[in-house]
Amino acid sequence: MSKVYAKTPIALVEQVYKKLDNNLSIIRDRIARPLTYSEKILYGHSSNPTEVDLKRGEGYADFTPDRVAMQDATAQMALLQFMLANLEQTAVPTTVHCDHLIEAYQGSKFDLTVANKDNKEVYDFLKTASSRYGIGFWGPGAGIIHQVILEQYAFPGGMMIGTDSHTPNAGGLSMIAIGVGGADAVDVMSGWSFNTKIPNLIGVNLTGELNGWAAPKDIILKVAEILTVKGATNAIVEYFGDGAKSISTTGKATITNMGAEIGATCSIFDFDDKGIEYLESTDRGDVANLAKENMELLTSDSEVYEDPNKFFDQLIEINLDKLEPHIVGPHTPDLARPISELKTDVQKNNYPVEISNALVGSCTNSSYEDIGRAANIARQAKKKGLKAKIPLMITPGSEQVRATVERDGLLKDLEDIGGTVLANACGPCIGQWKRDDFKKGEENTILSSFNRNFPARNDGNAATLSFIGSPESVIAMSLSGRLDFDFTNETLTNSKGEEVKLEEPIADELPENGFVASIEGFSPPIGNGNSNITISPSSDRLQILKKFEEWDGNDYIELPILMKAEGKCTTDHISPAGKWLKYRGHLENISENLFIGVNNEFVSKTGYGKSILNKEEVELPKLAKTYSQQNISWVAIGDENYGEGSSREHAAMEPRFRGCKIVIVKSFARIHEANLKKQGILPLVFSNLKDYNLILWDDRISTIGLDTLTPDREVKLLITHSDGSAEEISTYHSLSNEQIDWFKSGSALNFLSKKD
Ligand code: MIC
Ligand code: SF4
Repeated sequence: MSKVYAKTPIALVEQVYKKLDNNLSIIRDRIARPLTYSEKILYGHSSNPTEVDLKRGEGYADFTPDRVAMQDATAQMALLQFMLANLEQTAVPTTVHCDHLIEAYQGSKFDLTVANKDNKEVYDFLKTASSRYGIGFWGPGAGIIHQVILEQYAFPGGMMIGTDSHTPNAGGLSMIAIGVGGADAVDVMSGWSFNTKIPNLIGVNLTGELNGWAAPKDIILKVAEILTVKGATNAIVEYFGDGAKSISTTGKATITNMGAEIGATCSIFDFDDKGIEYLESTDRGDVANLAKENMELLTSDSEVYEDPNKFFDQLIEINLDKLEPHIVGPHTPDLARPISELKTDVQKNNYPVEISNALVGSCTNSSYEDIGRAANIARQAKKKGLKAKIPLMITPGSEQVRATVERDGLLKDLEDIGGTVLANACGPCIGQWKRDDFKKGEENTILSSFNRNFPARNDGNAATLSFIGSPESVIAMSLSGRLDFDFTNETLTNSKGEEVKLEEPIADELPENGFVASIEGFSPPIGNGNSNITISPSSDRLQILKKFEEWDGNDYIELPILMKAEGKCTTDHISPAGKWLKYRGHLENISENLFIGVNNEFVSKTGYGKSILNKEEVELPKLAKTYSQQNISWVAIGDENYGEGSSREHAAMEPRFRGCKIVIVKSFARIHEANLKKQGILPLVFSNLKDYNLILWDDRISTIGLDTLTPDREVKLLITHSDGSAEEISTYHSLSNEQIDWFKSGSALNFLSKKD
């Protein structure tokens, strides 16, 4: 791969359609029934169509994605691992996007200057490594990874992986796009296959048409309410129906993006006229034409639409005619209610009713249409004599979107009611928010159009209650500053004391005068293998990785328990972002945040554990460090959906680095379980969920017969209590034969580099 362009070349798309055709002729013979759209694209990318295990929800299979994308916070660790593979170039087109490390404070210009200065070492590393290995590099300010991918690289029928859980955003343009940990990306960049579980299929049949205040965001918030945060684990969510045809491509992307919040492997829409319009408007008419010629590949077989019940493991129907705007939160994205019920809910739960800040943007809602609908409300507000009552921040998704909304006067509409435009980056969505107005521990309500709202995520303050809605809902509510304002029905008092009511938002899906085409910030790779990557040994931001040690072949004997997570334990609890993003390229330094957000059942203080050495209560990262310095290996215990949220492999690498051997939980989130396997930690699930309750702080855990570890076999554990009593419990794992080899070798990377 010698060159990565700022667009996917048409030749690559042609090749993919040929591959789909060939693979599907084999798959159709084997499967002997009509195929859904996602099956076509998934199996069409199978590395071995004659043998791929087609049992949904069971087997693991190898796939050959067409692209890899990485964002700056995860790319550092991925590239550090890729360097261990000693290759000249990446095997598939790959891009790096600098979006996570920019802190929001004063507005775009100021914040970018600060970021460029503060992160110089990391940006230089990413740029040099990109150039060295033939990777396309999008610098700070160019945009949020998923928006840039949608505008430049996504194409219908393609398959990509990305080191970010919201990679499925590209499913809006009919791509199988899967969020993975860095180690998975390294496999594909090294020319190996992407190995994952064959997902189940959840169908969502959208009938009716979005109207009034309801937005694509409200569809996914409704789906999240129905399926909950773990309801789509190891499943592809496939959307179709007449309702789907009425949603713009960027609106579809909002929906597929937030599939991450329900645990989905990915979400996808089949291809339609909206996709053609979007490709044309983003200067990819050639891809649109080719796609039109291949419509058969890019939609489900007609039988699927006629009787969807037969083809999906679960089918959901949503009538868009009746959909109301929804607001979800606090603390979890599946706690939903329609706007008409919000007032009662606020009162019942005593949520702080004054909103402190309103935020529009993030990778899920920062398109031209999103900003257009938000600006439409702002324009109405100005005319009616209203202003935002609270600070209002707006992040465009890419420089292309920003330049276009500026040209079309939409940014001005938002600024006129008090909005501040932030850099085209993640910003407050990932805790990159320098907040001066509230101190840690002070309760306050914020409302955003983002996708995640876990405690402490946006501002590092676990007492902040974060709610989520569509961009237009956020703007409308910012005008009253109150969470109990039903903008669809109620009036507001303007500066003249008159009662005024907002109209339903109307905006263009795509710019009438086209996008202001921009690839500002893009550096094509030189790709000659010549640039030198230097990492200073004294750097506190970057650290060369050392390989993890191999398993010695013996059972683990009497390992202590570092912590037992009670309730929600997301990757933001395990390895928070915000100020810690700084250390994403330095395993030792970032390990100082290990488990600091965890509610450990054994102690009352969040992020603390009880030492087996002296019974003292200490911060979990310190305790883990002490154990590792004393060569004490340990176990971590988790609750349901452990590791929900981000793809950050740091949440698996840090425990591994500090001596964790086993993680035992009630259930895992997909990407985190895969990351643990990759890094050589044994991920086990209680066969009997009640056994979770057995585990006490000073118990010891031993494995029984680990040398006979084979797929689908239980792993027996012996729990020894401090009074000398012991009990045997059963756990199970989902390791395939190859994944068992990863474990034995100490990590997937150790195994694969030996294999070569
Ligand atoms: C997130 O939204 O949590 C992130 C930050 O984008 C992560 C990736 C990361 O932790 O770097 C994700 O979603 O995978
Ligand atoms: Fe960035 Fe937020 Fe999207 Fe993650 S969810 S990629 S932090 S904008």
